[in-house]
Amino acid sequence: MVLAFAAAGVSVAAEKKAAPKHHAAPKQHAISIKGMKFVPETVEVAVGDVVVWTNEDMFPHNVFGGPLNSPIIEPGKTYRWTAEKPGEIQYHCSLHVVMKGTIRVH
Ligand SMILES: [Cu+2]
Repeated sequence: MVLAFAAAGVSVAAEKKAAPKHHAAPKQHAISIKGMKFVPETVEVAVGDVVVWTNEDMFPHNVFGGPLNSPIIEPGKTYRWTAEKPGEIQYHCSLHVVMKGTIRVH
């Protein structure tokens, strides 16, 4: 009985130790789309963080790849996306395939 309680205590402690990483307040990361580029090209985020792309060019773009599938982002408009699981996402603009970006979700 005592042993079982001790084991449960250890398990709770382990969960608490890992918790701060996942329960940190979500951050917002801004990516500018300008000059046919995603700036910055690579962004590191945590699960739960929000990424906001703003199209600063005079023509439309989008954000496409993996879980990213934005509508056309008109000049001056934004697209918001929330990171849901860890992994590396390679994305591009499907209108201009030379435009590439990476999001690393931790
Ligand atoms: Cu584009």
